[in-house]
Amino acid sequence: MAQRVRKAVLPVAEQHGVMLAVHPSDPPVPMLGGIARILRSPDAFRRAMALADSPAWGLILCLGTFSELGGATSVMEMIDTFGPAGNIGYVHFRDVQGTVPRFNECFLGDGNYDPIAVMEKLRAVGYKGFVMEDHVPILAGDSPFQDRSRSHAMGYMQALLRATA
Ligand SMILES: [Mn+2]
Repeated sequence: MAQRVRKAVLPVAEQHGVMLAVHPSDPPVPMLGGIARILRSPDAFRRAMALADSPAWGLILCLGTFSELGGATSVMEMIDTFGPAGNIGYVHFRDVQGTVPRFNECFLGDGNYDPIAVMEKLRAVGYKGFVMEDHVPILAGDSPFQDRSRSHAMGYMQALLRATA
């Protein structure tokens, strides 16, 4: 599978200037529902990048997933590893409290990492892509799409962009 993607799909993406970005296994546990999960650590992503060996290979940096794995340390490691070379496709700006196997979804600013430090780090490594909300805490009375909770995340991200400009 990896060989086919590297030989058949990535060259076409390269020709057309498209990045293919992969999301980490969330939550980052070895097995879920009897299915092995392989993209669940910084080392796994380093291996995937080496196998791909292509400028068209990228990752969706889900901050929530890496916060689940190892809190702020894992989040910063991912930015340091994949940011400078331009392999971050886009960022899921989300956080949790705690790490696997026990964690809770939370609002930005209430989780494992300092959102300002993370935004500053993204800027420091030269990241120029977009940041977006991901899944968000459930609020009583919110819409099925969770507009209220998503609005909190978007407002928070806007403030982070202003604060770190
Ligand atoms: Mn995500």
